[in-house]
Amino acid sequence: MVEGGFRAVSRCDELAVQPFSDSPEGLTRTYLSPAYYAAQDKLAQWMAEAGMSVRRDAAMNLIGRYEASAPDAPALIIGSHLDSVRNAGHYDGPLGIMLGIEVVAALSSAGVRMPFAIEVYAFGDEEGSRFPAAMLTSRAVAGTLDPVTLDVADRDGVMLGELVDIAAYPSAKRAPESVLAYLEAHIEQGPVLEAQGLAIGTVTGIAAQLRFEIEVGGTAGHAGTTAMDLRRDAVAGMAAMVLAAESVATAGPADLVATVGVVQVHLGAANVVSGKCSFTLDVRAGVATRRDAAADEILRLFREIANLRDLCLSVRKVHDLPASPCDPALMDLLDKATGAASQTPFRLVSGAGHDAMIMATLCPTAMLFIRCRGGVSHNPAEHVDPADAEVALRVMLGFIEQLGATFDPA
Ligand code: HGY
Ligand code: MN
Ligand code: MN
Repeated sequence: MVEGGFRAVSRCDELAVQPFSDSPEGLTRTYLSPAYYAAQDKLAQWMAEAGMSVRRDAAMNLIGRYEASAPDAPALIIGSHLDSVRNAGHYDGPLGIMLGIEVVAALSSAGVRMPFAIEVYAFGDEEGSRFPAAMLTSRAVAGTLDPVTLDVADRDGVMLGELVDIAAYPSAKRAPESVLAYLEAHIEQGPVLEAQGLAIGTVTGIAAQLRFEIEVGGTAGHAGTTAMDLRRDAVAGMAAMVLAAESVATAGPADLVATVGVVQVHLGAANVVSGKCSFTLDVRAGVATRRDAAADEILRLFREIANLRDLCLSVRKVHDLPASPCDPALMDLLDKATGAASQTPFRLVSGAGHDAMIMATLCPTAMLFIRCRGGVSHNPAEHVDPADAEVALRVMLGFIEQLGATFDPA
């Protein structure tokens, strides 16, 4: 018999190539692309084989449901995301979905029904790698989506509204009484568990995130004839801003991080002084006040640089998520299940964002981290030991058993 944790990892590998990737080289699976739908079809098959009924909601999340021992019971949602960053590893996102399917496969093959239903959610847009907004689909499920956020276009100018029915999108919302709790298993994407020599850890909370889109305007000019002191060079201004963001975060506490991940030179050419650039800025910290103070300082420096260089600056906030603590009682259940799986319980914080941050507005949340080699993620070299995924699966099953023992249907 194949062990579920091993199968979960190999299924992530199976989905890492075309037709499940947008690109022939490496894995890029963006929200609502043909590869996204191909991966959903495969997941739907695996969900059905595990004993679930399968549906898609209006936000194009794929959902499998395994009924409770009694009808109409609230559900424990086990979720994670199916989309990826560009040139991604295989496990950031899908592993949590695959483990959810394995949980249900294990219960259904043993003929076990819990007093609550179990639903596996494959969320669609966690990374924000296609549209300039992230976690759209979990926000729809939690009911926290501002419809204005759906008025977005991808890099090719395709509007979200051309791909899905935006008017129907909020109907993906779940009634709070239909959801008991949310559990997400995810690779750690950092080096802590590896340093501790541990396969898994209980997450205590997720750091606050802010994202901006910045545009810098200068004057396009001839690279051979525009004297240096007469230039309004947008690229040079952007470069100074990127380094300013880095220096603010470097000088701050260890949990403060600032990243410029996308830079674009509009109509750039080797012999043209740049007239327009844009870039993204992502700022995070364990608490929102620290994050906001750093973002304010970075933006103050951007304005100073723009003034000095006589450049125009436009700043648009595209993403703002508060820090999200996990539920203390659920953390205790994960710790207990960890002990029962013969590992010392260990708690750690998440610097990466997860759909759990959004789901926390709907229900109590828990997250289980799985060790990944070297802490490497958002990189094709991402690696998970299948034996660690097997430990995670045992802990998830133990967690569910304990949740069943504490569940009060009244
Ligand atoms: O950006 C993040 O933290 C995550 O990987 N979505
Ligand atoms: Mn990610
Ligand atoms: Mn992820």
